[in-house]
Parts: sequence; structure tokens; C-alpha cells
Amino acid sequence: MDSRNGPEAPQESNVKSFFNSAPPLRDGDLICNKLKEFMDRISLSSENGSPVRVVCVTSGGTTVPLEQRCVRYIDNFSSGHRGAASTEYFVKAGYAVIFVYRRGSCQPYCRYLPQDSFLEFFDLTEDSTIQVCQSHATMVKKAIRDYRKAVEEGLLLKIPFTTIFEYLQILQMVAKSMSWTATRGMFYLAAAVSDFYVPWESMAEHKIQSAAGPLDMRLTQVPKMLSVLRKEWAPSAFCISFKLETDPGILLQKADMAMRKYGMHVVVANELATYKEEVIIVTKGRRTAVRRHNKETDLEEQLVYLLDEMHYEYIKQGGA
Ligand code: 9Z3
Repeated sequence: MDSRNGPEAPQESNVKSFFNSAPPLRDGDLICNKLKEFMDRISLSSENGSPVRVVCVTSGGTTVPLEQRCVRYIDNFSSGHRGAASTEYFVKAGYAVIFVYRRGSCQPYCRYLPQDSFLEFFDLTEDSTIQVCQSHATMVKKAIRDYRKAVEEGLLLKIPFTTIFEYLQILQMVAKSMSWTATRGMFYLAAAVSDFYVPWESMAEHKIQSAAGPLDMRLTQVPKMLSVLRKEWAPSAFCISFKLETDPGILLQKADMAMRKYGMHVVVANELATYKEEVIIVTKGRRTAVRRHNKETDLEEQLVYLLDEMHYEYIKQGGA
């Protein structure tokens, strides 16, 4: 039922209460200014040349704090590799990218840096100058060049999040700031978003004590923001969500359901055991498997190529 004519639908009131009770972003004004600057620059270059397409890539997992002064939290496995790799290919395809990522997760142009043996990347010369090892020099030079180019051309803005509260507030801000891009806007929602959370007002303030015995905790369902994104925040944008399952028997059925229920243009279906090797692009009435060619290539290169084409068609047809 329309809330203007009667009581609010449960989903609508869940969304409202999520945002009303979420702790406000600590650096909300800074994010807002950065978004404005980024968008102004794109809008200017779109006026002076060919119109730039803009994609919001979300990446990495959201956490669910269990205490307001958070000591413990629920997390998930996502490394952010998919979002980081996809960002590089979107920039290469000419998109301006807003990379909304989990703090500490994989970053575009840095995917090759080893996290656990970082110092092995460097040599110390006799006069104590630090050098990248010869074996990695070509790769690092290319990464530096590509990264600098993306930043200097104003094609990359990075915004970090940690919790589910931060993630959804940032997604809303980005969506609103992108509204002027209309059909030229895209959402590529690769972040692994928590399905359940503890509402801020019912969360313990201090560290939960173990002396009280076993812990019983009731988690609330995170309202499905995908339909809000599609219907209210960015109704003309091209929207791609990801569906992850561990049971291959239900994956495609769940992806179809996400298409219908949330009005996504594309759902990328992947299975935990094989997500690095294979995904299935699900659109209305069509399924396309995308497989990684070999260990030296990224599956995301093909994925972004196909989505770029679909987005192009979508714009040509006026967003139908
Ligand atoms: C994905 O399915 C991504 O492909 C991965 C990427 C998280 C598997 P990595 O970051 O992994 O490269 O390690 N993302 C979406 C998962 C998700 O939370 N989807 C929601 C759902 O399945 C819809 S928004 O309900």
C-alpha cells in the first residue's frame, strides 16, 4: 500500500527504522564533498566531450557489530578481489568509478602485492636506497602508471566502509549523487552484504560479558535495499547485483527471484566453491556462463566487457 494513502508497508518502515536508528557516518560531510567534487568534474567533462558513464562498484564484506563500543562483530569471507579487479576494467573501458570498499580489503591496481610477505618485494641497495625487486618491477611500474592515470583523469573515487550501517548510508549517498547521470549510471554490487544485524538501539553498549553464561542473541533482517535503490534512489540506473550460494541446486532459482523481486537488470550468480572460475550472467530470459580462461587472466575482464555492452544497449534504448 502507498504510504501516502494509508499505513506504511512493512518493508518501507523497516528501511526507515534502519536509517533512523543507524549511527550517523562520522565523516559524512567529507564523503558528501568528495562525491560532489567528483561528480562536478565528470559532469563538466561530459559537457565538453562525450558523455562519461559512471559506475558505483561495491566491494568486500560488511561487518555487523555486536556491541556499540565494538569489540566483537560478525564478518564474512569476501576479500574484495572481485570489486578491485572489476574497477580496473571499468576504468579501462572509460567509466568513472566510485569504489565503495571495505577498509583493509583488496584495492584496485594493488591486487598483485603480497599481503603477508610485503617486504620481499623490495631490495636495499648499497647506498640504502629502496628499490622494487627486478622480478616485480614491470608489474609495479604498470600498476603505478594505471593508478595515476585513473586518478589524474578523475576516473576513480574511493570510499571506505566497515559496518553494515556505514555501507548502506554510503550507498544511499552515492546513489543520490549519481541521479543526474540517469541511464548512464550503473551499480555493480559485488560487496557481500550481511543479511542480519543487531539494531543500534537494542545493541549492548559495552563489551558483552561472558560471566552471564551462554549468549542468546536475536538478529533482525537487514531490509532489502536493492528494491529501494531501484525504485527510489536511482530509478534510471543500470543495476547489477550478485547472488552467492553454496548450494548449486538453488543458485539460479535464487538469481531469477532477485531479478523479479528487486527489479535488477542483471544478476551475476556465483557459487562459493567456484566463484573465482565461473559466474553466470542472468538477465530476463537469458543465462550466459563466463569462465576464466586460465590462471593468468581475470574472469572480471570478460564480465565487465559483457556488462559494458549491455549497459550501452540499455542507454541506447532509453533505459528500457
Ligand atoms: C558476490 O557474490 C561476489 O562475487 C563475491 C566476491 C563476494 C563472491 P571476493 O570479494 O568475492 O572477490 O572474495 N557478492 C555478493 C554477495 C551478496 O551478498 N549478495 C546478496 C545476496 O546474495 C545480494 S546483495 O543476497
